Amino acid sequence: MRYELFYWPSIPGRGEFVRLALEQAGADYVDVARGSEADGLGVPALTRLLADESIATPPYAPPFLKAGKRIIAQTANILLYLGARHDLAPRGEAGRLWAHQLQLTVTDFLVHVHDTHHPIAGALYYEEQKPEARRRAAAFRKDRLPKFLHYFERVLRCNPHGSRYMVGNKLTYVDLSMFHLMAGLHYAFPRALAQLKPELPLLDALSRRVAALPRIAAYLKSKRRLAFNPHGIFRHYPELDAPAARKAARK
Ligand SMILES: N[C@@H](CCC(=O)N[C@@H](CS)C(=O)NCC(=O)O)C(=O)O
Repeated sequence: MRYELFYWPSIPGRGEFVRLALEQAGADYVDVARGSEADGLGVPALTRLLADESIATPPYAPPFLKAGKRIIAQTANILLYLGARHDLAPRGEAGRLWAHQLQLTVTDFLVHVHDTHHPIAGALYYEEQKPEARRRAAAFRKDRLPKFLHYFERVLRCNPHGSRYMVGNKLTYVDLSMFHLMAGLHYAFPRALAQLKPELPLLDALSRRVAALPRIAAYLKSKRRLAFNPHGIFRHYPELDAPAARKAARK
């Protein structure tokens, strides 16, 4: 079966969590909105489906995945589905719920990341909410960023099967998501992340291992991989990052 992934064409965004799972699974998929309108693809195909009132289970927002007749939305829900079908999640119920719980925590965290640059409204430009964004980003760097990352580090440290994976003793979609999360934070908040990194050795090692997986490494080099840019969830505005370390005062 050829999956159809629907996501905005110019940002990695939330679609990337799904793409990484599809890539690691070696699944056949088409990235619909990135295709050509002449072929019935492109953004119009995405908006058409969003507006289609004949769909009994309509998605609210991208990303969503068409798998045969099914249309599945919500990133964590899509991964729950793909994980079970492509051996990217534990088989047992307890393990599956644990992986889903962690992915839902990623979902929560992403809202905080997004709100650093859009604290007032997603529909306004960043330039229209800069002072609020500064305050929001400072609070994020002080509280939410370390709290979430220390939590994910602790999950690795306390995994009874060893600290190589987030869940159990095999790769799951949660590991792939950790890689994307760390890459996005590294792009958006390089200074804040550099300060925290010594406290996150296991997350750092996990990210490196995921990047080196043969299928992921090939994907990262391919044109299918979109670069982070100033339009997605992970945005780099130097003024929202931690202040640069002061140079030592000259005598
Ligand atoms: N909880 C959803 C959030 C989906 C979401 O916010 N999608 C964004 C793009 S990353 C969007 O297009 N939102 C349009 C809107 O909220 O109006 C998920 O995890 O998939």
